[in-house]
Amino acid sequence: MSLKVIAENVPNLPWEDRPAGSDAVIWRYSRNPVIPRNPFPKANSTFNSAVVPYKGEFAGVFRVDDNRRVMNIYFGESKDGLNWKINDRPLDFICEDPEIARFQYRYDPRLGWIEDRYYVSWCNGYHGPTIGIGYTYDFQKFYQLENAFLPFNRNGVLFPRKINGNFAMYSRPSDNGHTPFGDIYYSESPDMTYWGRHRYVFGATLPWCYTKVGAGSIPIETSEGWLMIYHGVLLSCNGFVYSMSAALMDLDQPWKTIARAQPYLLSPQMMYECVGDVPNVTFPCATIVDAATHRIAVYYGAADTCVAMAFATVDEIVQWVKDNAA
Ligand code: BMA
Repeated sequence: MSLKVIAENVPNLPWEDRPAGSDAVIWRYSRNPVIPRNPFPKANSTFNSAVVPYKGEFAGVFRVDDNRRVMNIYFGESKDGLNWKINDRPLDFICEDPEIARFQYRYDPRLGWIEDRYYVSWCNGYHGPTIGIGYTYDFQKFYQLENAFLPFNRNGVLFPRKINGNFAMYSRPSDNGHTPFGDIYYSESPDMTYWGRHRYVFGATLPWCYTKVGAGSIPIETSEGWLMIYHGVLLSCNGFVYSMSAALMDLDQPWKTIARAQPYLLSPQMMYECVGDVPNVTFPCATIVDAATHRIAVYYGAADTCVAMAFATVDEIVQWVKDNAA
């Protein structure tokens, strides 16, 4: 393996081999969906969710819309990354200032280890969607920081390490509704409170994502650049279609694109992706990568209803991005 992947060893990474006879660069778990819509009775749907390896097992922050259709984020744990136990009470954050705790809704979490703790970012309803940020050391106590931006913004995805001495994040400025536009931007912060040095990353310029794009999982660091898995939206005569694809971004200036694949990597094609509360959605929020094998397990929301998984290797996606770039 000539490509270097900066990640931890996850010997128990959930995995299933590529189906015999397939040459797909990414393949779905044969037992999808892994998390059903209602892991507890008051859940309406469980989807766009984030997981990490934790103490030899796995931990996650899950988007659950309850049966009042209140959107919130919940802690969950798993021994194998496949069978999850999700708390039926939303995450309760400790906040220094009571104003930080005010929110109308929370959804689409991302989760990752940076330096000395796990950070959670999510779409936080504070008079409109913005990026909420919190952290935990142990998944017992969660602390909430300032919202990163003014409304309206979604899909805030932190980098797993500082860049040029600053924390770094992709995000997607938006509107208050089901935004009919959206490009990805990059921002830096010295302290996780004040965000600036905003840079344009790329836009909704390809046919499969002609309406909007948004960062997906925490970028994966490789010797060839950051591997970014993102979602993109096409507006069809029947509504939005959410697919995912990948791009390779500059390591020191992650707003600069080295290569961006022209096709989608995975689009809604299975019944559980095409039928649900919001049809035709595949929405990646997390990947777990094993440094030893370069295997990736992708967790994605399907049809705003359940969580599904797909598998790939870092090397093959990087090669596919390079082979399929413009
Ligand atoms: C976006 C967000 C996502 C959702 C998607 C498709 O605006 O709400 O959580 O998956 O729409 O409904």
